[in-house]
Amino acid sequence: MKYIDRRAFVRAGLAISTVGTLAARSDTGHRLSRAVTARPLSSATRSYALNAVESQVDLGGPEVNTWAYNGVVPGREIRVRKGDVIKAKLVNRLPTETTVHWHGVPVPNDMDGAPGVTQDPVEPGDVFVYRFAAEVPGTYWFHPHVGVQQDRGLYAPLIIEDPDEPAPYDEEWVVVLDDWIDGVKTTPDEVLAALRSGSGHGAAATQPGHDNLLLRDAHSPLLRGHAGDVNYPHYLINGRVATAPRTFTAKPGQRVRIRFINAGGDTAFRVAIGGHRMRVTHTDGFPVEPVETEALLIGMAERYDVLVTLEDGVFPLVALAEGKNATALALIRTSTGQAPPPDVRPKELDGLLIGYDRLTPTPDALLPRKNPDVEHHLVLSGTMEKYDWGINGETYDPEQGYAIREGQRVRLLFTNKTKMWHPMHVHGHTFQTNETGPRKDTVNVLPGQTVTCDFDADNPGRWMLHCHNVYHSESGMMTLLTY
Ligand SMILES: [Cu+2]
Repeated sequence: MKYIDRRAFVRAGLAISTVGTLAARSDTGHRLSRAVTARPLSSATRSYALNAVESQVDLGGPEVNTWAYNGVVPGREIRVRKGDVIKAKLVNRLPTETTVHWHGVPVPNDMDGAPGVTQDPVEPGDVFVYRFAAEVPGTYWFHPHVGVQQDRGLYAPLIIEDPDEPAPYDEEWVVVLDDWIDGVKTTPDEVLAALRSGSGHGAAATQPGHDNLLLRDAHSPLLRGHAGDVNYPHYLINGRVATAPRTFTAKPGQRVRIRFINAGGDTAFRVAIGGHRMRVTHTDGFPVEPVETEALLIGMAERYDVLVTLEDGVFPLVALAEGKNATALALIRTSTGQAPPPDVRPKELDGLLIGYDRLTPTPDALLPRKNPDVEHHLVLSGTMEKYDWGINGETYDPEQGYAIREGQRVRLLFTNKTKMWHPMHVHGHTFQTNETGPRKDTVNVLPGQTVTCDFDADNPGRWMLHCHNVYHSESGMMTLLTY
């Protein structure tokens, strides 16, 4: 079933000389909260400049030195219409190599941003132009695929609007969740070193100031075990700590579409809005039959879209770091009134929580019924103590992977034999979960569970398949699908 792939790395063909004169425009700018506006119907090439830079960022009190796109956290949203071509010029001003991965978007293989697999990493001072058509509407995001860089400030939303989709809402807000440690006396690279050196008992973890990096007792019944490894000092919504929250404003009675994105490195967030229910409409960009919930559990890299009809007042939008006893906060204000305290925990967090088993894809999000042509069993393996996360007992080797062929219906069976949950992500494709469950690109596999992911091999190349806990993937829970 496994094969050895000794092909040379694909060399992405875009030379610096082809960059030409790119306008450094972004059609949404800094604002993540925006009203829905009509645009001309013609498709277009939309150009963006992504300058990956070292910068000092204000998280709403805490000032941190970090790496970010154009110096802001989250990075500026990219928002296009279905059919538009995205042209994004990455300029690497970091002290080390980097790439951009367009999470969930079925881009051509050489645009996927997997270093050493789909492209050479972009060296400091170098430029790489990503160019691809935005074919599938939805809520996406982008981040580097080098080391644990995603756990710095290098992430931003990517929204592909569907002009044909009904828009039964007045406002639209993008809510990006994150766990933050970079620049708070440490870096994600040091956290990874501490994890690898024996769950915090090794040299890196016992350096001065590093004694509190790791968690050993982050338990969550919802995640059926250990919730996370990293003891983050801050949890953020749209780049702000709870004591200085972003405020979304609207009028009572208005309907809002909220697009949640979990950009965290090692944290599932349980989200809820005080005094409100949410109507779930999409996950990972794909529509589901609308269903009401009070809370949602969002694993790393997952996205959910919801509709909310707003009450009159000031309301907390809270993201509980699941199993970690800490929260991130934003405020929703539809009238005057006193804001709730930063540590508010609305009762809806412990209310009705819709999981995958209650989500039904709409007919257009359902793959045609077909028996799989090939099945791969992927047993998630490893322990916290050894930090030897892997797949079928093996850690990542770019020359190994799982063979499939173009045109096949592929079934992946993820079985989690570890004591921790893993959000599993496949590049370049989207899959139907558990045959008739929601269509997704990232699926949480809890301890003891088996989840099936079916997809059509319709986008040839070498594709990463990995856990989206950035510390798990970087320590080995990652492999390749090649055809
Ligand atoms: Cu994992």
